[in-house]
Amino acid sequence: MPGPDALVQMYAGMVRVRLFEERVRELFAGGRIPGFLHTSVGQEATAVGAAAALRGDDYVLSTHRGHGHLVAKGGSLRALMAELYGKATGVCHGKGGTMHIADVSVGYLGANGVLAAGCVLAPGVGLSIKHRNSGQVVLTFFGDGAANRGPFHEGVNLAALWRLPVVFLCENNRWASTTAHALSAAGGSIAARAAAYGIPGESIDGNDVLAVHDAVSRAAGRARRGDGPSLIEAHTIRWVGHFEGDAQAYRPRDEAAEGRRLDPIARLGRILEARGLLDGPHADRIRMQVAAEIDDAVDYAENSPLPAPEDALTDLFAHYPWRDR
Ligand SMILES: Cc1ncc(C[n+]2csc(CCOP(=O)(O)OP(=O)(O)O)c2C)c(N)n1
Repeated sequence: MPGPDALVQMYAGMVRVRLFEERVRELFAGGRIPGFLHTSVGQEATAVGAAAALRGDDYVLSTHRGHGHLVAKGGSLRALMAELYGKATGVCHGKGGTMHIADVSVGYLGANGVLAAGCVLAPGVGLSIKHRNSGQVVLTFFGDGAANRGPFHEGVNLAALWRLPVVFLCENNRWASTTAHALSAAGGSIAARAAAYGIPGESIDGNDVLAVHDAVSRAAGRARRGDGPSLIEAHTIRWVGHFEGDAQAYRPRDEAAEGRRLDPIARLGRILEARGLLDGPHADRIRMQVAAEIDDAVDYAENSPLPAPEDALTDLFAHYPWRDR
């Protein structure tokens, strides 16, 4: 169990992700943010529990629903918001956008529009860690839909075979866009697939930030000791559409309400209150501080320039000595 300060930080971390995503939804609806947007409202516990269990120099690979993962890993709200606006001051200079954010300075190696891409990138990162003997760990997030793609199996197999320091963390929110997990995953359990690769697999309540923190701490500990990868399936609920504007006709009407009843923020709040670590005014102060940070990030993004047309092709390609000679 994390100490009192860490618990309050986890609470504040989830509030930061929630308010950020809610603000982004408003800005998108108001036409301020362009493109196509997936948010993680309701899924804050997986992002924050996982990040809190990792070291600052550990790596994270993310998904198309990745804002919360970066916020939890310590990314700058200003640079993230500016990126969503497509501005030159964005974390990828406005050229990544919501689905291709990366911030190597905090170990966030990238969101990805290709489902399960993180599952095959993670063994590569793990191999680099192993060769450098740096004691780091890489955690890759992916969805239940991604777990039905080949790269999931390829990545888990290789990481298990070479005992790489990888944590595979599936955010099972019951839906791959409009496709129900229950109708598309043979056997039902994603965690159970770990047995086929001879690694630990665990199914946890992904709305419980402490359960996420505990499972990721154990998996990261194993990875750091050289004992190889683990697979965690965190059951969670997205409160909103798959993308902004999704009419959600495929979904039981009461599912979002179920998510709200299981609200990970309120749940940790009750634990903190019972332990005398949080009360109403303190929770209000946290919300106000976070809201002010987000206001500042929005002002920054609004007042930043768009990338210059002549820079259209900069920042797009890695520099390889053999090519740039
Ligand atoms: C290789 C690939 N196939 C299809 C898509 C289109 N697509 C985008 S999101 C999505 C569903 C993803 O579901 P899941 O992995 O459970 O993540 P969630 O959206 O629930 O977070 C699909 C099919 C894609 N981005 N990449």
